[in-house]
Amino acid sequence: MFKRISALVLVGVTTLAMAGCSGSGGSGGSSDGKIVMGFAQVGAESGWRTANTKSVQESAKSAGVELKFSDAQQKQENQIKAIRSYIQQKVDVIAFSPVVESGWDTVLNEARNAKIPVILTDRAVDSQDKSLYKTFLGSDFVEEGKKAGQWLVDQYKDGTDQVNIVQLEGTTGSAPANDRKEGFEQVVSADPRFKVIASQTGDFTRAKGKEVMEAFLKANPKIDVLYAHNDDMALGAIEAIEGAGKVPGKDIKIISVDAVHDGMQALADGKISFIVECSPLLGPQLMDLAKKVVKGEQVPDRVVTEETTFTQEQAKDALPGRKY
Ligand code: GZL
Repeated sequence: MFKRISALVLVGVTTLAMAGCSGSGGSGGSSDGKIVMGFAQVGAESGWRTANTKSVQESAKSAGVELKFSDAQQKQENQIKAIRSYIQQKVDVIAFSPVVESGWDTVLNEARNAKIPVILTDRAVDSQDKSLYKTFLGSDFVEEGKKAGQWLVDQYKDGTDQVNIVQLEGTTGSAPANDRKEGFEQVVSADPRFKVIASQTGDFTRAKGKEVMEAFLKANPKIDVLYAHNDDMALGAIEAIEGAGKVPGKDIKIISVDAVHDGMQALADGKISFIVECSPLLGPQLMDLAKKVVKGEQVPDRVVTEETTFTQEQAKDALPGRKY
């Protein structure tokens, strides 16, 4: 009798455990019924990325999602390897921030064939086949570029002279670099006074931003404005500008994107002139979407994160309460 009861209990427990990880394809869910997410992160190139990683990891913990996490060191081949490893491990859902827009169809097809749903977070891919992923959660980078351009146009609305702009672009081929450039140039090109006299990637890092800005300063005697696709490159550029004996925020106006702590501090100090926010706090929404996707529930094709902009005064007010 005892043996029969204990066998029934064992079956019951096993069934319950399996129920929690009934992802549409991943049968490799954790033994305690948690959803298992494979997350392939870009790298650790900026303050934004660090805050994004923290948000994903903390949200997974509080959502009861078992997180497998990889850092691709900004290399696409490492992200593809990580995604293939998650497919092998039969996770319930895969999420990643594509370091560049192109070159994902093959591995995303492999995930679909393995019946493992994919969520894009932060950055987009240029795949024509939208069925390769369930949803894209992240900012509208074209809009961010437009906000940056509009602030500049407003600053010079009464001016008449030519305005020489240099641009520090993000990682070549990445959605934020492509779209922030597109949005900004769409706005400023409407006024012939605005000239982008130099534009080059600083790969979203402080070191590269400084190096490229040093080259810009050597080659261009008159620079009025720097448009940096993220705060880390802007902060590197500030070092270069000061090294050249100029005053950042005064001799050269600086527009940046992200609004991470160090960027906001430089804005409050007047070294940066304007920042367009790009929120890295995508973790909670990502976990909600993952749970729905694993259950086979409908989710929106696109979830755009809410964000704002900051002037110097607004940065001073916002700094004490910032989460990153
Ligand atoms: C934008 C994100 C960008 C940030 C950079 O969503 O992909 O990558 O703007 C980060 O700081 O490196």
